[in-house]
Formats: sequence, structure tokens, C-alpha cells
Amino acid sequence: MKIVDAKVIVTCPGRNFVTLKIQTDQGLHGIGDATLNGRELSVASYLTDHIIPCLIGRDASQIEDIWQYLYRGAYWRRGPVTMSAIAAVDTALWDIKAKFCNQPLYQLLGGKCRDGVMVYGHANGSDLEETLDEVGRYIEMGYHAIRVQSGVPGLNSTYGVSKNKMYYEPADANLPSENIWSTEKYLSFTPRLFDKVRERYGFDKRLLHDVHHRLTPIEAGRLGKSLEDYQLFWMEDPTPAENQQAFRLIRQHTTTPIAVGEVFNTIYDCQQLIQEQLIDYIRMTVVHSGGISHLRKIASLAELYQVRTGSHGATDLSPACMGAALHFDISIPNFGIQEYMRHTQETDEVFPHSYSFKNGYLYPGDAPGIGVDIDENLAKKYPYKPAYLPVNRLEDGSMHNW
Ligand code: CS2
Ligand code: MG
Repeated sequence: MKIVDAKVIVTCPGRNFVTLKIQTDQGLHGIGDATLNGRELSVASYLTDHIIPCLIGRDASQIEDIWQYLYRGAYWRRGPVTMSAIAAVDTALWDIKAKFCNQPLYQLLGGKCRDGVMVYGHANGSDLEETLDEVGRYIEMGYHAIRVQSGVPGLNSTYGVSKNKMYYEPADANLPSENIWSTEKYLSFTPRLFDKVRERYGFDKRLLHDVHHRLTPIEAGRLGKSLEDYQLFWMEDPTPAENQQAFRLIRQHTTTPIAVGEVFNTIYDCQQLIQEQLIDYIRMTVVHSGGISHLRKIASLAELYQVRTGSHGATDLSPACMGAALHFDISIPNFGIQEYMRHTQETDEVFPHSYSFKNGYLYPGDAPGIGVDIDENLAKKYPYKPAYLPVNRLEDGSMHNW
């Protein structure tokens, strides 16, 4: 089965998405998400200008060989742009292969290890009271796991708090907006937040929290220790993870489980974290980690060290990524949880899909392939719009981590 055509579709149904569509000589096509929030056009160009010319005429069934060709052949290995582009090719080729076999993709990945994929939703509020109410709303919607993010008293903005409570879109301006951060205000408020959530809703729901790279290792150890009484499912991205051994310091001070990895893009970014069991969940997902082929290798390494998956699933990852991720999630033995930030209705219309939500779980459905497609005519109605993620400064003006 030969690749005869491939194209990149950039569309903005409320936010920008980049999708690769590969066409074969047997009339089958496959799609893959290539969206990198704030750098979408870099990946679109990497695919159009550097990868697609090398794909035409290749055998679409040779997924691993094409992956190795694109990874080794780039010479300049790794990085979010390169690995998102490779991910899109890999996902589209798995989509094609499963359609060729007329099977949902999970059947080609070893079949189901579980009936459904437990997800977590995003309760957030501008202050403690609104956040408490939002947690209640997510419980009513049937979620068993809820991420809790709140505005911090004394700060005008912080990560994870959105105007629209159902759809969190962090890329909020056509040039980076500037947020102000105070670790002191955050560290003194956050334990109180979780104390109130547990006081009102008890302990049977899984609570998660995203620190979003903002603490030093010892501050993260302090936060983790201060949250132990509230039994979090995980504390996410407690400190920037380029220095993997920094997590040894956090581990010395707290048993609060740690999740890291949404900004990683190859197995080398997490190898030490997994092998030294410095984390409990690996957050990498299909679109930014080289696709299904590479993510499966990461999950296998993690399985050896009892590290579970907890894949990223923000609104800036398209339904094509979510669809592929659900087939991955349902087929691996060491699945932990799947993030599920809902997409807008207009996004769901551009990307018709077979996955569905019920009682706190997502189900991939049994459509052949990844169970997601793109409506090219509808996609044309939403032209690309420049949008950047914010930057973050401390109160004294020095740059920090957003
Ligand atoms: C966040 C993301 O979902 C998460 O855990 O870290 O919302 C992240 O901020 C965005 O994907 C960045 O584009
Ligand atoms: Mg995160």
C-alpha cells in the first residue's frame, strides 16, 4: 500500500489545530494530530517542507521503518517540533493500518486491558468558593477524578483558571500576555484549598493538582508534604524537569504522588525519572512524543518500574490525539488516568469522532482506525489565528515559568 499524497490542514475552530492527512493508493487515508500550542506553524512547515516530500511513494504499512527514517534521518534529533511532526505521521499510519484491517486501533495494540478509560476533568475557579462549587459540578457530571485549580489570593492571574469553565484555553493573545506569580502566596493558599475541598466532598474522589513547573525542588517537597493529609492522586509538574535528578530532593520530603511529562518528547526526557522511580505517572501523550510507536516504548519502560501513564489531554491537543490516545490507554497494562479537557462544539464538528464520555470514563468506540476524522470543508471555515501562551514573571519582574 503506497503513500500517494499527504497534506497539512491548519484550522482554528476556537483554537488552532494542525492535522496531517495521508492518502494511500488503495483509497484509505489516515490522520494525525500535529498541534503544538503557540508554535503550530513550525510543525506545519516541518511536515509540508521537510517530511511530506520524503513520504510520497513509501509503503504505508512500514510504520516503524518510517519512524526510524524520520527520527534518524533528521540528524537534528528530538525536540517538540520534530517529534510532533513525526507523531502525526506515525498516528496517521496506524490509523491507515487499522482501517486496512477493518479494526479499531486498540485491537492491533494487543486488545483491551480494561472496559473504559478513567478520565479527570478540570474544576477551576477565580477564588476558593467558586472552585469548591466547580468541584461539585464535576462530581454531578459523573467524574471520579477532578483536577482542582484556583485563583490565588493576591494574584491577578494564575495557571488553570478560565473564564469559560468547560473549556480552558491558555493561548490567550496574539502576542504573549504577561502573568505575575508569587510562590509565597501560592504555598500558603494551596493547602487551605484542598482542606476545604476534602471538608466539603470527603475522600472518595481522586483529586489532582497542576503546579505547572513553578516551584524549586525543595518548595515542591514542602508543598507535597503540606498536601499529604488530603491524599492527592497526583501533584503535577512540581518543578521544571530538565534536571531529572532534582526530583530526588522532592522524593526525600513527600509521598504525594508526582506526575510529569507533558512537555517531554522522547523516552530520554523521562528515562532517569522512571528508572529511579522519581515519578509515579508519566504524562507524555501521542501528539508530542513521536506518536503511538514511541509512546508504547515509554509505557513499556514505565511498566518495569511500576510507573503508570497519565497522558496529557488539554484542549490544545486535537480530537485526533484524544482518539489515538484512548486506543493506547485502553490497551496498555500500566494505564493510570487520562486527562480530558473537553473541546468546543465547533471543534467536535470539525473532527467527527467515535469516542464518548459516560460516568467518568471515555470509550474509544469500535470504528476502524483511531475513530476520528477531519471535515476538510468545515475546517476551511476557520482560518489560522496567531495565538501565544502567556509568559510568567515574579512580582519583582524577573522571568519565571508559566
Ligand atoms: C496543562 C496544559 O493540561 C495540563 O496539564 O499543563 O493545559 C498546558 O498548560 C497546555 O497544554 C499548554 O498548551
Ligand atoms: Mg499540566
